[in-house]
Amino acid sequence: MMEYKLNKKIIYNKIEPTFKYENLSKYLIEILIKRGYDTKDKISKFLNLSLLDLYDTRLMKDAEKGVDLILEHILKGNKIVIYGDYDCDGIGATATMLLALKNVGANVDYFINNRFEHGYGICIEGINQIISKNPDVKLIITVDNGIVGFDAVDYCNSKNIDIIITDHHEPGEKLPNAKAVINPKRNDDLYPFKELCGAGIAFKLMLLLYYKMNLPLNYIYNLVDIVALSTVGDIVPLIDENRIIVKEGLSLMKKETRKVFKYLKEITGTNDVNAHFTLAFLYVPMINAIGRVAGEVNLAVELFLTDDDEKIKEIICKLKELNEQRKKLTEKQYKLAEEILEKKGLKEVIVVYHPEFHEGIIGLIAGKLKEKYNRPTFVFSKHNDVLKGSARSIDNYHLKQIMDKGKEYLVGYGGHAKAGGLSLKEENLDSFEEFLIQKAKELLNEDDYKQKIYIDTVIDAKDLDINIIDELKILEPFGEGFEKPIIGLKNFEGDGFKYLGEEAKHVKIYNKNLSVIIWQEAEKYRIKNEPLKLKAIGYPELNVYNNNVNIQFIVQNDLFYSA
Ligand SMILES: [Mn+2]
Repeated sequence: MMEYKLNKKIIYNKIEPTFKYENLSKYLIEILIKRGYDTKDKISKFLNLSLLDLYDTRLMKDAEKGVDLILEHILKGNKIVIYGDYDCDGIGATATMLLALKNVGANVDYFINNRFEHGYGICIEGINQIISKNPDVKLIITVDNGIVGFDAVDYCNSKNIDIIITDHHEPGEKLPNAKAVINPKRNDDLYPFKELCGAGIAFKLMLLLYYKMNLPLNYIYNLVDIVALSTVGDIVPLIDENRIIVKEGLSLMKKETRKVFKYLKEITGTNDVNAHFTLAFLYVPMINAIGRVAGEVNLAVELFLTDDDEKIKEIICKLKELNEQRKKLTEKQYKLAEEILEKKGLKEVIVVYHPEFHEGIIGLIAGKLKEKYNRPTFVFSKHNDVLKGSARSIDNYHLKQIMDKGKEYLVGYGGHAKAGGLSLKEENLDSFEEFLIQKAKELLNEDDYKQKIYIDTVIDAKDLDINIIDELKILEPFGEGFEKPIIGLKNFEGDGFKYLGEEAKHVKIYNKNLSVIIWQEAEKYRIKNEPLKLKAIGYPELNVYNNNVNIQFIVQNDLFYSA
């Protein structure tokens, strides 16, 4: 394997707060200011967000029109089919809308593409499958997809089936000719928050439907645990309404009102339920695995529909097993990608292709390579006679804009600044790679290839107490757009140190108030002559052991320095 040392740049812009807020420490206020909550008012709002702060759904273009049409079909007893997507967001969006509609007695079914059969997004083949199963279908509602499903929408129109699009993906220049097109990213949409995921939009629409039906909104509010899982799953920023959804969703999950979350916790053997680890790294990958590996995802939707304990446990175990398969495959193919890269050498942009790459995991491989090498990364698999690619990028290399410029090489593409998908003919791969490298030379400088670590605040070791750890907890949930803070520790002086683990790979430097823990990198501590006076970068946590509570500062990678 290629030995590669990623250049890191550590950046700390200290801010001294000029105001106090209740009894929060200056460290917490510094973190909040850096994240845009720079007045008492904003901090107060941020800390007290609740479901009552959600915006009026009617501000979303076409929302009222769409909901009125749904209501009309419900009242006529017409057959309604929800057309979802196969990832965690699409599955959660489907379940949310399905539960909400079933609860009011609607005659409703759902359909989700098989990634390998249909690809992404509503298609004529999918509509035909819906019609053959439900010949009486009168209304189709998409969730988490459909904004560019022109042909399928026209096809529904020709069959006299009403269709409503609800989506959060970037619209093209034209909108499909549906009865309502609900997407806050529409040019003419005035909704104040643009970053809801597919399930978030479904949730907001169902709130409006219940409001219009004069029903208590509690039934919908209680679906927020499913919506929270989708929100974390789709990696949308955890600010504004998404933050409310995830915060409320987590607290509902902890109450285990829905059995799925009780058994997910039990079967994954987790203690805490948080967004940045439990949801992002345990639950979401299990739900995503079924679409990536099996293709057919109905089992995952059933998970949220059934109340049968045995069935829920059985499905979770199945998802867990699929996820294990997915992990093994990812590991194997990631190694293959590294081998290809080693032969090619590291250039400004990483482009790897292998016909054996699995279409369901190229996005994961691209993500891992980008993390390791911190440069724009494109990974391609073979799909019939075209190559299908998944891309991840860094700052200052806007994928969507670059693909716009290079569309002559491409069959199709879509995406955002940091992530995208594309397809091209194999004979164009080399020239497309040259184009990408040329663009990188134009747009990126040496600094862009360094991984930047932005320190949120630097805490003096003497101030690091349980209060600060509690304070940091009120900043949760952490995730995309609101990351777990990166904390500096200064003026630490240990009384002693101790190597840990079988091969003494870890080391703990301690005094009576605080321990600094360095995982895996004990060798580097040895090389630095085992200093007791330290500065470090990482995160503090409480360690409870044999009824003893003590504070540990967990060092991030090898970011410690003798002071
Ligand atoms: Mn989505």
